[in-house]
Amino acid sequence: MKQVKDLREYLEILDGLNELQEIDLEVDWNLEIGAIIRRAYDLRAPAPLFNKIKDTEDGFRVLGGSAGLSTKPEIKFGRIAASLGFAPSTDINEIVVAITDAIEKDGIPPQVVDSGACQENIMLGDDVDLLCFPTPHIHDGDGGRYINTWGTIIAQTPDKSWTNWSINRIMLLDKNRMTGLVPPQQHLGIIHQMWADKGEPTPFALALGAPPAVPFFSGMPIPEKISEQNVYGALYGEGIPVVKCKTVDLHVPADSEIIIEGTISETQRVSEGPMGEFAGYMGAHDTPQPVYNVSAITYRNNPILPVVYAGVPVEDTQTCCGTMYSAAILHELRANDFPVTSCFLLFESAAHLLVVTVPRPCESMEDTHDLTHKAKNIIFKSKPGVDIPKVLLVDDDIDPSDADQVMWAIATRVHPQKDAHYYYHQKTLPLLHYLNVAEKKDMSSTKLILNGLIPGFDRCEISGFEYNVPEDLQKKVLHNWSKYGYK
Ligand SMILES: Cc1cc2nc3c(=O)[nH]c(=O)nc-3n(C[C@H](O)[C@H](O)[C@H](O)COP(=O)(O)O)c2cc1C
Ligand SMILES: [Mn+2]
Repeated sequence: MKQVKDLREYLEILDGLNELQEIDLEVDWNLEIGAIIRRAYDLRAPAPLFNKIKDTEDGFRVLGGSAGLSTKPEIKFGRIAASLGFAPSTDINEIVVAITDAIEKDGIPPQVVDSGACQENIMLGDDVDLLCFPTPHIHDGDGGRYINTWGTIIAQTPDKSWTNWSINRIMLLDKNRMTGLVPPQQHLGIIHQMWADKGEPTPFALALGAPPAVPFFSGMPIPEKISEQNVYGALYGEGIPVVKCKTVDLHVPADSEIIIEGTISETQRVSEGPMGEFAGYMGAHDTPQPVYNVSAITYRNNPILPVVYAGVPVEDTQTCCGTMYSAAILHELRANDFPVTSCFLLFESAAHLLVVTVPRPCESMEDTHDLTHKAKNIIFKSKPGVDIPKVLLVDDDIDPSDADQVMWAIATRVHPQKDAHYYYHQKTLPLLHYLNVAEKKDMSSTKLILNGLIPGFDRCEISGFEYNVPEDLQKKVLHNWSKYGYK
């Protein structure tokens, strides 16, 4: 596997897989772009690239569905694989393991280069104009036009020891101001607080249309003080090329499409949201959030703005977080000597159900309950685990990324009383739809682990083609499949 140089190389890969749909008909940034992106997810149709957008300079473009699923079974997860530099048909569980291995290696920092395509055009001071980009109004009901749905916010601690990459949504206010979620429990919020404690705003850079793996690493919940950019380097065995910003002391991926630089105010707050969210619902209301004041914008010729339409599964938030949270949790489980084959935050669950597969078989029912308790202590206390409300433990004959198999396992391996374990007063993400007002405010709720592990002596053989059709006959049937008349 090898890092994909930039978004344009990624578009060529998608085109080669027939997973890119260029749209030359003029489209409206107001709801129409969002509607097409959403419909493309629902049909698992190719990623739309909008070449002509109302009220926008010719050449400025929008890309949707960067990490969407495909209708073609052999490359169902092909956009995720290709974004991360793997062959498009790579098994998604293999990708999760490779990323986990990278978390566990020594980090490789970025390589600083003198110039980058992201600075082909430069707007400074009064010339800064955020309104020149085709920023979409995505969902009917959003609080504004969202310029950041798939870009990386780069921020650094005042002592420069930790550079964080993260995706948090950002909405336009006017030509040089934006606002967005700066959640106090997320690393952006933690770094923002460090600057605020010094009485200073937080310098930031927003990289839109960076190399396609960058958004994935920006949705990865690794521990505090570890820089995502160094884990990125560890995966590829070489650091990402970065250039110095024009107005803040930060570095950004050199081959990004658009860079927005400035500071996040420690004093000014305005109304942000609501917006359609990854759980599959429209956010209930707006909240006060910090103002991003923009000091410079730089961009490539004919820049491409990537856009995500968050909502019901399966969309890019779920595929990105699903993949990267899985790797972060697999790391936590391994680091705590938990017997684990693989784990996967199921896309179809809107990234709410984590499936952990355990090497078979456990000796006894007591062993399976011990593992359940151990899993609770490791998972729910970790940074990624805070955001995960439900876990299934299951033997590793189940593919944790396959929603059909997981549904079958829950239905047939979990005793409704003995295997449902409730853990009270656990720290939680407040964006979950079913939480009540008090739970959201306290960020605390009940979490569930379903124990689907079956001790060896209790297990029945599976009834299925690979299991109890004799091997010779399996071969014969596969060989003759088209002769039977099947296409
Ligand atoms: C497309 C997309 C949008 C996201 N939007 C937000 C958001 O608005 N707020 C948030 O707290 N997390 C959001 N996330 C999840 C965070 O990026 C994720 O929790 C990440 O680990 C945060 O970085 P950090 O661990 O460095 O804090 C989003 C993820 C993706 C993929
Ligand atoms: Mn982080």
